[in-house]
Amino acid sequence: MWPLKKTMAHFPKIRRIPFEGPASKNPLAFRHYQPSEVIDGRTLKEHLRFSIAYWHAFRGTGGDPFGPGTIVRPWEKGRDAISVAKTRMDAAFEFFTKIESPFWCFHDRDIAPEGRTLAESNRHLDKLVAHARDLQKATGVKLLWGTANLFSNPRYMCGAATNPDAHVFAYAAAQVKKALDVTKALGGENYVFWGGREGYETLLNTNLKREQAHLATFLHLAVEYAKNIGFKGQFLIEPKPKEPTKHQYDFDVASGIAFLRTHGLDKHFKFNIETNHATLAGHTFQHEIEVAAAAGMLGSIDANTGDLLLGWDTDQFNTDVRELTLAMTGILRAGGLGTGGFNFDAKLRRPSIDPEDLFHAHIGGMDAYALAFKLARRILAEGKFEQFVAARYASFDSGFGRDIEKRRIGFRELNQLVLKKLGEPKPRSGKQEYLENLLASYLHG
Ligand code: XUL
Ligand code: CO
Repeated sequence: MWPLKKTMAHFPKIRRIPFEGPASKNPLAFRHYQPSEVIDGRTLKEHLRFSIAYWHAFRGTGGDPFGPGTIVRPWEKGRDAISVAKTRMDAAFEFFTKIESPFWCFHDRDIAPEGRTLAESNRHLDKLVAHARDLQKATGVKLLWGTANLFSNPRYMCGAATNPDAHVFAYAAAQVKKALDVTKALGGENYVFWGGREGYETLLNTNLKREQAHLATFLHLAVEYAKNIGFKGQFLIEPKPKEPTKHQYDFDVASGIAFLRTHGLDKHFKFNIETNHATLAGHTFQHEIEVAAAAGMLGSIDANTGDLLLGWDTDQFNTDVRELTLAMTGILRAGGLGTGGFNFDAKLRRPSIDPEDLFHAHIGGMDAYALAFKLARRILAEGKFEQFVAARYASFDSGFGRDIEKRRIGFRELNQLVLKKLGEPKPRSGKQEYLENLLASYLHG
């Protein structure tokens, strides 16, 4: 187990977060997330598969487009960049343990500094991967997914897989090859592609068809390489419509499905759905979940939210139990996330500079998801919405409705049916307000 001395090293004032129940007034306790609670033979920790996003929790400094970072961590010091990176990782695993997160996620460049050459970057990465392997072993924390940062370095300013320069495509391929090796070495259960620069700033300089074909080729090469090395993790696409690029090809789940099917990739990929990306695309979180679930491609969740009054990806912690209950109901109805989980791709606000704020942020997010999970289970067990929806479509269960679904009937027959027998349909209420009140009765007791 994690040595006590190290546990106290970086967050000395904070102990492992206890569960104290809904009546607790302790801000450093869980009120709904009881990791050891057994539900249907599995602990809540196993059901929820929470994950901490390294890039926000341990590389985020609070910087925004209008000013530099504000968050200065005491552990950000050491002899050289590699030893700082190791100490930072110690602090991270202490945090994962104290917050009871079974998983973490990272980009290659989050955990190790980029070198002057790819070979040097890979050497740096190897050192930190060895350290991560020791920490994973000592704490039992596992890797939910790995990914490569194909968006920060200026070489990727015009895209990685969709760059007009084949040299950049090759460099990105080499980087992803290494990221796959590393994800496999750490037992990663998934591998994510988020294409922040895979898109265009202007169509005046862009061959859209060719870029999309290159992106498909890149993903095929990744699938082939994973097969070669025996990486069994699930590949995930994380859609986002824009930001940083004006238009991104993985716009939303629906366009992602179309892209994957067009290029024969749909068997190999599922979706990592991020709440704030859904809203940037003009959808709800629930919508994206339902679209992925309907295609059998629901993979994992990047848990966060935006701000109604801000137009960019603010990556905030989500405490909106209503929104999360709707999402969770869709996820559970679809049979859960499989190898996926709930990764807190969320960051502290710029003035939230205390290490303790990291705990408050994740406690709020975890509690909201745990409560939503319990409410969604109750909603599904009682089946009132299911029954209502089933009844609403009952006319397709038999007779000519069933013939329509089975494609056994055509326009001619339907025309005859309406003219000779059915006449005018009788309008029926959609009962939205009744259903919203029903939802509220679960949320408010
Ligand atoms: C950016 C975003 C990324 C991905 C991983 O909006 O969500 O952090 O989750 O590259
Ligand atoms: Co994300």
